[in-house]
Amino acid sequence: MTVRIGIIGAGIMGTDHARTLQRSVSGATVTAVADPVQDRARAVAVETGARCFSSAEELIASPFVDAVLIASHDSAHAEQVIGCLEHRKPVLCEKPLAPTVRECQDLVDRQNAITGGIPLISVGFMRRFHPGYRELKARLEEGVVGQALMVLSSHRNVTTSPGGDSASTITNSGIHEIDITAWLLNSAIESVSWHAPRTTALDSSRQDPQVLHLRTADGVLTSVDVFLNARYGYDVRCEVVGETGTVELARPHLTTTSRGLTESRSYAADWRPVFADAYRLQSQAWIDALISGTRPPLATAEDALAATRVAQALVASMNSGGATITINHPQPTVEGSSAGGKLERTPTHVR
Ligand code: ISE
Repeated sequence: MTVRIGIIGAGIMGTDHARTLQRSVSGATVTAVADPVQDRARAVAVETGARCFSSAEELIASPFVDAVLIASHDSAHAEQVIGCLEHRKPVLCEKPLAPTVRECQDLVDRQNAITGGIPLISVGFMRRFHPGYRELKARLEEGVVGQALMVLSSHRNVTTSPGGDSASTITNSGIHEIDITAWLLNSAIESVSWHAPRTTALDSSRQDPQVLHLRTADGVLTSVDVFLNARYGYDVRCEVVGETGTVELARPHLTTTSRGLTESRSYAADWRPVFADAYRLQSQAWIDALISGTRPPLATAEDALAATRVAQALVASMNSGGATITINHPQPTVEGSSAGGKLERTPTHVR
């Protein structure tokens, strides 16, 4: 059985997903690509042997597409996910599901109304599939450092791409930290505050770096610096400090060189090499679930709604000089919703 995938968005991530699905994921084939920039779509279509579509709507409706992967601009996600729901097609949407709580809530409600609770929407919080984060979570659950007390994390990029601002640092980048913190600690984030040191002179589009404080329901305090113009390399750190020790994610170095009485390490320029395994494992898990008709073990629309609620609270804190904001999660959303289990029906059109 092969799942025919249509990719919306042929930028950095759409191209990366298309290559991974075509070359490294069994049971998947890329049959369609759409992007408003036709040359980009054509390049990915030629590389993967897919058809090129001029619009996302046409791609979603195509009889050659069983399931859709959305890697377009964050602001286009909601409308495209709605198209997938209307055609009853499973969709893996890159994070954030949508930048606002209103849009995420609307998608959750529509999914419930259209499918009666069968999840068609999965969300690309790929860190949940990163072997390092998975091992870190397993160590915590084994209790090797006792109860977690605090988490110290960093999210550093080399440079920003044009078009963002201080809020999108949170809704596009910081949102990974929000999702992974709640997932690691298995506890919803209940209150947040936003802090800013002196800003770098190298980017006038936003406050950079930003320091986010996240307090989970279990009382663990997480402090994460999100620094998108760190220049030195792509770097993600996470240390959980427990009662009897600490567990830390291995640092994302590509190589270590020893010469001239010195040891030096090289960094990746962006997240793709660091999280290549995570993207592949996430896509494989999605495809396996579509083929077997089981619930995809990826982040759900409800998980994404919870993350966007926290992101929006951080933006509110930013706009009010760093006030502590309490988040009201109407239902427990972490973990439970993405548990395994048989679906009542398999996705349509899967060959
Ligand atoms: C980007 O959109 C990602 O998803 C990367 O994982 C993240 O590190 C980066 O900061 C985001 O801009």
